[in-house]
Order: sequence, then C-alpha cells, then structure tokens
Amino acid sequence: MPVLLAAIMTAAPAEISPTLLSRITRSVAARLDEIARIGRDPRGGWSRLAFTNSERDAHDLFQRWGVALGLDVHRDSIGNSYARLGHSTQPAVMIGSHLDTVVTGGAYDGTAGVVAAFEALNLLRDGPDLRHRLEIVAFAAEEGARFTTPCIGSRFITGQLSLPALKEIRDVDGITAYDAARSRGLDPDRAQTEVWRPLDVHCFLELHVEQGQVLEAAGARIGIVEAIAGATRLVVTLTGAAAHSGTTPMPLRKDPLVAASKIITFAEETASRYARTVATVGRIRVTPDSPTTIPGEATFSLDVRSLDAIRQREVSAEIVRYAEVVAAGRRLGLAVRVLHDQSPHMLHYWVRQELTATVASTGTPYRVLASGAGHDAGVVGHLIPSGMIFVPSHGGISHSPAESSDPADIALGSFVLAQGIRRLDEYPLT
Ligand code: HGY
Ligand code: MN
Ligand code: MN
Repeated sequence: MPVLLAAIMTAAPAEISPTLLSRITRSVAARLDEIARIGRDPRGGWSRLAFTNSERDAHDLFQRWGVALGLDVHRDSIGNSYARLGHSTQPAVMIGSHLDTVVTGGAYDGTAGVVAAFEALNLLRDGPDLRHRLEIVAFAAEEGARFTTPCIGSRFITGQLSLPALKEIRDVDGITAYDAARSRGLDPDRAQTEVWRPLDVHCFLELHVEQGQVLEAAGARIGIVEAIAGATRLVVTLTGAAAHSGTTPMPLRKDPLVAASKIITFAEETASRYARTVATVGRIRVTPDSPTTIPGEATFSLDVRSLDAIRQREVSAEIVRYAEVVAAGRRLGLAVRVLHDQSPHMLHYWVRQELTATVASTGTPYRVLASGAGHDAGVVGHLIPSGMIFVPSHGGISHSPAESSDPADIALGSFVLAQGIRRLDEYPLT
C-alpha cells in the first residue's frame, strides 16, 4: 500500500476532548476581547479601515501576541505582519487571514482567522516538530471598504499588484493606497525585495467565518471551501446639469440621480436571474448634494460577484450597456471605470482533500462549500497551494455590527486547522 494512502488509512480519528475544547475556547474568547478594543466605531461595530491607525494598532497587537509566544515577528513593507515558529529553512506552512474591517463591520471577519492561527500554532508547538516552518500571517488591507480594490496586502506581496497600480488606487478623498501606506510608516517601494517566492511556501491555510448560512442551516460546525467567487468592481459616474429644484420643469431636467436609480434597479433585476451571481451598489454620492438642487453628478459603486467567470462578466457588461442606453436617452454623460476584476478561484484539490479527510477524522459535522465572499486565500492561491476552513456565522450576517460566531466553533476550527497542518506537513510536495 502506498505510504501516503497507508498514512491516511491509519490516521486515528482525532476527536477533540471537551477539556481541550473549553481551554481553547477560553483563549479564543480572550483574544477576541482584546482585539475588539481596537477600532470600535461610535456608529456601531468596528471600522479598522485599510492603512489607518486602528488597522496598524491591530497589527501591533498581533506582534505582541507573537512575542508573548516566543515567535519571530516581523512586518513587510506593505504592512502584512508575520509570526514565525522555528528556524527551519524548509518551505513554510503559512496560516492566517486579515485584521482590517469594513465600515461599521463585525468582530469576526478576518479576525477569527488570525486568532485561530495563533491557537493552532499553540496546539502544534506542544507536539512533534513539523517538517516545514510554521508561520502566521495577518494581511493588510484585505477589505475593499476604503479603496474598493480588495486584498491589497496579499496581492502586493505576492507580486499580483504593482507599485504603479498602488499609486493609482484611490479612496473617496483621492488619497492613494501608496500614500496611505507611507503615511502609516510603511514603505511599499521596498516590497520588491520581499515578494513571496512560491517555492518558499508549502501551502497557505485560512480559517474564516462563513459570512453565509449554509453551515448553520445544515447543522455543520466546519466548512471546507472548494471555490471562492470572483468579483468585478466598477465605478459608474453620470453627469447631468445641476439646476433649481423649484423652477426647472420636469421635461427640461438632466438628472443623473434618477438615471442612476434606474440603472441600480436594473442591476438588481439582472443579477436576480442567476442563482450564483449577485450585484450590489454599496456606495452612491451626488453633487452638489443639496435638497433644493437637482444633482449635477451621481457616482456609484457596482460590485458584481459570481462563481461563474463568464456570467460575472456578462452581467457586468449587460448593466453597463443598459447604463449607456439610459444615459444617451437622457442626454447625460457616462463614465465607467473598472477598479477590480478577479475570476472565481477553485482552491487546490489536494489541499481540500487533506482538509476534508482531517475534519472527517475528527467526527465533526462538516460541509464542502463555496464562498460568496472574497478572501486572501483566493489571491495567494494563484501562486501557492491554498485551502480554507469556515466556521458558522450566526444568521449568515457579516459586514455588520451584528456579525457573530461562537468562540467554541472558532476553537474547534483551530483544532481542525492544527490537525490539517500536521497532515499537510507530511504531504510529499517538496
Ligand atoms: O468583501 C469581501 O468579499 C470580503 O469580505 N473581503
Ligand atoms: Mn474577510
Ligand atoms: Mn469582509
């Protein structure tokens, strides 16, 4: 019998003991409480936006956690943080997620994965040495909340986002991601010397809250992710003529906001035709933004996501074509900018298989599922074998102060992550 198959066949089921689960749960809850003190938003939830003080404060806490565990900690020039166990020159098993949030976001999106990584490392350090170096990573600027473009930290450090592109990405105030990073003492110009080299990394694993309801509805406590939805992100600007709201007859108006409302409704109707495609307008701005003035300009974001790469682009194009018709019919100017376009990503088969075998061996109810949300694993996975473990989100709520998950589920996920690392460590890739 081949060695690998023998190893899988003889792997003893490794259920977690109630004592161990409650110990990890207490540690998870304590870490979550500690990081929850950073970036609270008076409007509710948390707003640790990309390249802001609160995101950097969260990375400082990451460094303190690493030092407290005696790990080698460091930060790269775009602000990703690392905590390394051991000095093996072997390729690394990297685990982690992100610490930034959306505006008034939740306490678990990204954070749960970084907390779980520390718990998994703690579990592994007590056992036999791993063949590979174990390294925790917290990516910077994963959310598109500030710059619309997501996963800036992971894309930049894996060579999928260039320095010139970093100087083109702007927030609503016109600040570039490059200047925002430098304003926090980071040095993107130096990153070219730090780009990850695929042969240095054995695999990357990310635990994340599901942000959907599949696990909860199925009564499952662990998800193994097989695919991550793609995203096309546009900014649509309609230009008309600002005018007096009282003296301008309806037929003579050139109102970009009414046109935008028709396009937004069309986007909803179009995406609703397809089960695995969604379209969202999360931000809209009008100028001069005055109650007694017909707007002169309306600008809105459009986020189209799908697990079907062709459908993702077809729906985006259909909405843009409709916008062209509406704008022409109302004698409005129209500008459409594509800020981000990433295809759906299938996570590496052998990593999924090892993670699935791992969770099956623990006797935990699980599901294999797709992710409608984007993740750093979908970026790193373009170069490095990557896998994802989900834990349930209550009510599927996320990107909201009401986002919540059970620390016990995150603890169980940490245990499965640790067991998965041990299996993947043995996987004969390098
Ligand atoms: O927006 C997303 O897909 C993820 O939460 N970054
Ligand atoms: Mn996330
Ligand atoms: Mn998110």
